Amino acid sequence: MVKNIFMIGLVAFFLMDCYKDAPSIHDGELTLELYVKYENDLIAGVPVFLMTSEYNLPMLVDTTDENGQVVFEKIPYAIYETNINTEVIVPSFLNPEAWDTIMVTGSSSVEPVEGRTFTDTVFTIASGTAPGIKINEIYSAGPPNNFFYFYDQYFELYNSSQDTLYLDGMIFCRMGAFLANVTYIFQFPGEPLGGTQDYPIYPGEFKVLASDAFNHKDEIFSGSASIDLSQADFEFKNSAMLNDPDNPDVPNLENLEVGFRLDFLVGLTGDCVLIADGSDVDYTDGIDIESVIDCVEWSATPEHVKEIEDALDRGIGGIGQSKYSGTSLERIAAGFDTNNSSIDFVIIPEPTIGYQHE
Ligand SMILES: [Ca+2]
Ligand SMILES: [Ca+2]
Ligand SMILES: [Ca+2]
Ligand SMILES: [Ca+2]
Repeated sequence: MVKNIFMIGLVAFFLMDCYKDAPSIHDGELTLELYVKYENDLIAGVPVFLMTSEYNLPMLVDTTDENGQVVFEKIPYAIYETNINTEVIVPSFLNPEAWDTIMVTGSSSVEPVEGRTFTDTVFTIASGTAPGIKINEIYSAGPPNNFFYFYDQYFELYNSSQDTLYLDGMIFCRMGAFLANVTYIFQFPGEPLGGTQDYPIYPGEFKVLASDAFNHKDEIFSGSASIDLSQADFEFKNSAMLNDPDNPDVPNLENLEVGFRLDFLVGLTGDCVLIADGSDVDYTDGIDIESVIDCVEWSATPEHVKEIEDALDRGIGGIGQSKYSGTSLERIAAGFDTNNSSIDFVIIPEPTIGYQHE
């Protein structure tokens, strides 16, 4: 313990050494006016953190007023970093009479030029809309058929970031009403949070998660309708289910829910799924929102009342989609994500397995 305190002291000492001395009168005085925006609106009541590496100054914080403005006065001339990470209440996308509570995040570098007062705008985005692993396509409607076949469902992931990410130990869930209610929870092989790194998803890469990784086209439809999922990257496998097929060449997402004996199949034209980092696999009290990487709610029905938290998805994808139409639901561009599925997704005439439609 003593050693730890000493180490912290040492680190602090070296950090302090990098700073200039405390600002003097010669460094001048600056008034910084910052406006904070989400989408097109100035937002009030948002805590804005301000810090600089040029002086040994404590971090400053102030909250935007009703005009979405925050003012820092009598601070030394320096380049500042801003940081915002907060809950805000914004007009509902689906119902103009109502309000949504969402998490927003934003940061910027502010480099004042000339004058005593400098004005800038900090733009925020909804949390979870930064580049990363996205649920890019949901094929759940079923192929054209008259015998209620919909077992060729798949979900496509896309890495919209510049980094290689790892799916090891992540979870993929079907949600009931709200984040507290997990309907299914299946887990990728490996250990989460970097415990193992055996299942990379490279920048710009797609991964296909099939309910069952076989050729549904040939085995069920004699070469017509449906799709070939024998080359899927992963398949959902419930070992507690008697006859869930297991393609030995395709790694499995395994069921975690005690007593659950079905495969990962979702509503044909309406449901909600998410991918989370696997730090919270205790499904009995829901999934920790901090661990959610991406979440999509969809429904064919415009009257559908949203079930998942606005913070995860403010809209509904797939309105108007028909069962057994062979259509699919895909992001308007690979990885395009505003956490509003009404905007982000479009119905496409047929699934595009592992790539983006034109
Ligand atoms: Ca399966
Ligand atoms: Ca398998
Ligand atoms: Ca998202
Ligand atoms: Ca696709």
